[in-house]
Amino acid sequence: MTAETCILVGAPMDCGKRTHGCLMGPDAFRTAGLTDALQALGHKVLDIGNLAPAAHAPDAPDTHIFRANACIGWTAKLLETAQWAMSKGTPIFLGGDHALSLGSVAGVAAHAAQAGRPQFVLWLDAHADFHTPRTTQSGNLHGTPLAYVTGQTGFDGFPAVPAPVPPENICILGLRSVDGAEKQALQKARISRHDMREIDETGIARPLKAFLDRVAAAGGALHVSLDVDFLDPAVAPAVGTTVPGGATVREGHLVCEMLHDSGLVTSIDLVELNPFLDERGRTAQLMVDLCASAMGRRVFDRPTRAYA
Ligand code: HAR
Ligand code: MN
Ligand code: MN
Ligand code: MN
Repeated sequence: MTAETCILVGAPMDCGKRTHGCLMGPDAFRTAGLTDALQALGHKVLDIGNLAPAAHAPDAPDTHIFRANACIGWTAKLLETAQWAMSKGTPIFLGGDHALSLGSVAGVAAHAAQAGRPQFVLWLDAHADFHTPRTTQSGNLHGTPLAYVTGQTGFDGFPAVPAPVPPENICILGLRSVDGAEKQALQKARISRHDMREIDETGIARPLKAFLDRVAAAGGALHVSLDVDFLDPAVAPAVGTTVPGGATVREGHLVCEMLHDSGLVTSIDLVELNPFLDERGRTAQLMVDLCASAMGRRVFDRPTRAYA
């Protein structure tokens, strides 16, 4: 196993939706022992603490798009920090709600473009998060990051995306709540998407392996965005947007173990944890354990590395 430098980037961002509490996420991940877990695997850990958003205009209370200016400030800060962190090691973005991925993914993709590598994104989520500010009915920007990072229009006032991620480089696993406008947009864009029904029928390893084979063949950088609601609410209750019928603990670990074996992961988001909704820290602990699996924790080493 190669030792890496993990850069922990706290992003206590809570403006991407109306339910409050994700601002406590970064400290809950720390409290659940993320640094110790990574160090125990032989990695170096640089925890840069919690970011604050770039200066931004105040938000009016009654707009359809909720707190757009705060999200713009966070996106600018994360876009810049992600590029810096990619030059230092493997960033792990500690959310914060999923709107943080507007900046984290745009930033890591900008780094990859400069290095001449194609950027790939694995989106582990019950939701597609493929709305634009023009199609969203809730007005919550945590439902929009994949549209932003692929360069869709409608994100007025947001930083320009330096290197849009090609839709065909994105894979979504775990879908079970997709709005009508998103469904149409997904069908047009060539994003590979796998709902829970497909995962039930074929197992989760099959679509994941097919995607990892594509990333490896392209020599790509791989960003993994793990939304708490990818997991079943019975095992991960600490999220504002629970949807029944999610991934099991073992499906989550298998994905993360395969990701580690692939040797392809270059950056990670841990998002949507709302510690206010947790039960004795169990969701925070599960997310930390999944991150450890993605960074190399396992019961036994396997004799061959599938993507060496
Ligand atoms: N599609 C719904 C909306 O746009 C729900 C989005 C929920 N997003 C997250 N992240 N929790 O996946 O409001
Ligand atoms: Mn690099
Ligand atoms: Mn999400
Ligand atoms: Mn979600």
